[in-house]
Amino acid sequence: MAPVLALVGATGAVGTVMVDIMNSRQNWPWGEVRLIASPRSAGKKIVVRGEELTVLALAPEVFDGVDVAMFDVPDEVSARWAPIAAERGAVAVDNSGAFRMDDDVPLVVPEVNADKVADRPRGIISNPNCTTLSMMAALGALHRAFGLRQLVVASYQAASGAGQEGIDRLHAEVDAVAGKGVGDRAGDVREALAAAGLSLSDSPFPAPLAFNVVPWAGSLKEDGWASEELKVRNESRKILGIPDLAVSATCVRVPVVTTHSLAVHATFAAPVTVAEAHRILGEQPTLVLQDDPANGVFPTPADVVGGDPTYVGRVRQALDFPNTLDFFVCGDNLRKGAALNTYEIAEVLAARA
Ligand code: 2RA
Repeated sequence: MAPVLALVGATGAVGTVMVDIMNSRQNWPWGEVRLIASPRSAGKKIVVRGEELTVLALAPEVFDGVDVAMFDVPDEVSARWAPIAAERGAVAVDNSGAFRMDDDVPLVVPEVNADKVADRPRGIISNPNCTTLSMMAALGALHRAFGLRQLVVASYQAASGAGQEGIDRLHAEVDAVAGKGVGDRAGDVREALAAAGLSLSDSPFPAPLAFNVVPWAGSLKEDGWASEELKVRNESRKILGIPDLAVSATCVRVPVVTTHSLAVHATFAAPVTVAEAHRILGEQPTLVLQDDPANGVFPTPADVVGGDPTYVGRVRQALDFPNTLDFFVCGDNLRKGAALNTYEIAEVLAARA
């Protein structure tokens, strides 16, 4: 019998992208689909592959008979409900941060470590944070060829990484500064936001984002690190299976609505060439190589948003660092960075059922 698929958080921002992905998938291995959300959203109607489904309220019984349950909900909701789904017999594929670093929960990017889906003592599989995910397909392919040793990363993260609140805030700030000629003087942007009644205390960002970049994402951890930077380090090590990988990340929020970008400086055990890196990246089906700077060809978030692949460009051999490549990646943080990778993990499970 075709496996039963559930989506928990079907009415949220990532859940909505997930429904879009489910509706556009060419191969469809699933039988019944159950859409699940908080009691507040229960009863809503959503069309999945031509069939109008009624959203069910989250409860233990909704997982009975489910083979794979995808979770696109806040950490605390996943922490409580993914184990319940697993107890009821489903494999929970969780997009929250609740289980990512749990030794008994694999952290999976199908292009890199699909085989880890079988290694799930808790019945839970985690989906990585979108910032780490955006570079994993490229790094995984290069690691297989050259052996990754060190990673230095700067992120350029979109406002939608902070959810709908982040998107709304960026739009409100852009409206407040547009056409005002601000920006020549320190304090201009803050004054324009204050004049528009936009207080920073209401923002998900710790500084103005319009006409600005903000070197902060997540919460404060020890020694001045942001949680997002530690996620890049810890999750990269776990996904790539390199526990002692040297990683240093600086995470920066930029005034882009959706699509995270990363400047990656990766050092390998073996000698590298741009030509060989191009060949390897070009052969990876979920990557698009856009690397012709003489003709202005390289990835930018504005051109990448809404698509499934990760785009890679600006591949260079570092001039002063042996065995090292510098490159730039862009990936839609709501698709491959969240819903798409979760769905691809579910597809791997369906193929192995
Ligand atoms: C961010 N990576 O961009 C986070 C969201 N998970 O804020």
